[in-house]
Amino acid sequence: MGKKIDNKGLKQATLCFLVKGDPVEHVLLGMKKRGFGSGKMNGFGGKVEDGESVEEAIIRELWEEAGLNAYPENIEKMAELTFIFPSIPEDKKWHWDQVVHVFLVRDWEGEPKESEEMKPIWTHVKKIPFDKMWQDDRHWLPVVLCNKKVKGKFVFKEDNEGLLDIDMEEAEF
Ligand code: 6U4
Repeated sequence: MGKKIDNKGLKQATLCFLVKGDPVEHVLLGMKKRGFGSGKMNGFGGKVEDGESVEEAIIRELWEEAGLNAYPENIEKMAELTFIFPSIPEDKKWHWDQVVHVFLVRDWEGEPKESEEMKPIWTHVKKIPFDKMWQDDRHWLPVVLCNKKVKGKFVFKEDNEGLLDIDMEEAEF
């Protein structure tokens, strides 16, 4: 705990969870149909493009992946997570190693639609299918859904699935 987390030079990506209820009762997950992490359940998101802020990126991804309009005042950054895959060859690391900016979205326009990338599923917070998600999610998602902000670093094992090292601390953004 408490080690300095160095994010320099890594790919920046976004991830968001639409939530209903206060405290949160339901969260929108999706089955990722293609791209990085395909076959896993996750929130919505993707790479931050050149010239875009992370907030602009998540709003764009929500539109592209779920057909929803969200506005800056309804999204809140809750986590900044660094994922490191030491066993991935150097020339592919740019795709795997990344910093993911995680948001909760409390209000939006439209109904989530299935896209080529994601099949949306409203899920009760007590029934989140962590066995079908990235293995880091069980460590930080319950914390974020309880409205706590975190910074974390997760280092993956040789199989690129299990976790070798976890470092998480409370954060303010
Ligand atoms: P786009 O940008 O949507 O065309 P795609 O291949 O879908 O590309 P990518 O690589 O841009 O995905 O973004 C990766 C997505 O996966 C982001 O939403 C962040 C998320 N992600 C990456 N590593 C993760 C991890 N360990 N745990 C997790 N989400 C992760 O919960």
